[in-house]
Amino acid sequence: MEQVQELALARIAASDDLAALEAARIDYLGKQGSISALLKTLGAMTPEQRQSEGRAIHELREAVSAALASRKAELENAALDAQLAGERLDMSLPAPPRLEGSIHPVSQVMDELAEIFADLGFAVATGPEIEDDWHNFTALNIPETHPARAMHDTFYFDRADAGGHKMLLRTHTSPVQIRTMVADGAPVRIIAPGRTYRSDSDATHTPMFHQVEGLVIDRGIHMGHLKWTLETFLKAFFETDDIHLRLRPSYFPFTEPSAEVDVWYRLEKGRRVLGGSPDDGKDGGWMELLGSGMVHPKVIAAAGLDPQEWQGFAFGCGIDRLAMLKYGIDDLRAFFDGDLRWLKHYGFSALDVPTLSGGISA
Ligand code: 2U9
Repeated sequence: MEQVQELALARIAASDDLAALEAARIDYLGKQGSISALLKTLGAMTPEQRQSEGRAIHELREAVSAALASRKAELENAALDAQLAGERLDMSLPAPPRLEGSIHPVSQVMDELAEIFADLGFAVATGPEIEDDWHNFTALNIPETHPARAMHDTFYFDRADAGGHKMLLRTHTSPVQIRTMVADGAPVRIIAPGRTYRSDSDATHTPMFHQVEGLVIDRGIHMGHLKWTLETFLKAFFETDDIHLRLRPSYFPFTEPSAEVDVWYRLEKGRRVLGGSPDDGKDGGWMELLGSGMVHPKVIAAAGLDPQEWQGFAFGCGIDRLAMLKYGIDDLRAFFDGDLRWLKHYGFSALDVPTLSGGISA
């Protein structure tokens, strides 16, 4: 019995999980267990044997039971300690980092434009920034000899493409509209936002800048459609109905007639703020914001459509300028410096997606 007890206690002490301990319990105290078998021998003993042996067997059972219970408590405590250590939360740790990075004002405004014009039935079209002179100029009624070619301060590449076309960095996004008309025909309702390039650099011009142009081609389109569309767009973009427009006659090779679109601003603490009207008696003035016009019949024909059947309007506008006006940013060049402090200040959260229902600006 001493041997049995020694073996049992050693096995219990060596059980290092609850399953091993339970197996040991079954081997000793289970129905077929060895100590249970010893207990069964009590019945066949004489009263004297039972006095001495019986007590020893009971003491053995008690000792093994107690060892099982204490080892079980030890193992359960260790399991709980391990779980608590794993689930511990150190309240003295620094807070987790917040969302890093931000949306550049130009990207934000592009998203706002897409949202506003989508609501008016316009799709967003894009195209290559490296263009040939036919898509960038000739198709837009700007032939080789046209003074507008010189006015665009074009960046040309040294070599022509395989078809002998001069290659250049697009000076406006208009070639995108030409490509869309050629590829898809009419009707057309698109905006074309994107990067454009002109060899021009001063306080208000950067060699790369962003434009958005719009194009509508359909039957029976007239300048009333143009004016309503621009007015609706500007009211949605600047989030006010207090917008007064003036269409002023102008000239572009690709539109006829052409009009520049001015908006009235009032002066608030020396700053120009869109709103008010010329006859409200307050300090203000007209600010040029967009160029526009009815698409020139030659441009419609160049894109492969019959100008007798299809008419349209188009407009163009600088996105960088829209962003500066809307968000009160006064230095254009800082837009493209990649200065993280500037981006932190003027950038938008990636979670502030502009929607018409949730608000166009963040
Ligand atoms: C096609 C037909 C017509 C797009 C137009 C303007 C007027 C315009 C300037 C505004 C400021 C460029 O960023 S800016 O310097 N743009 O004034 N753009 S109409 O007319 C088109 C385009 C494509 C097929």
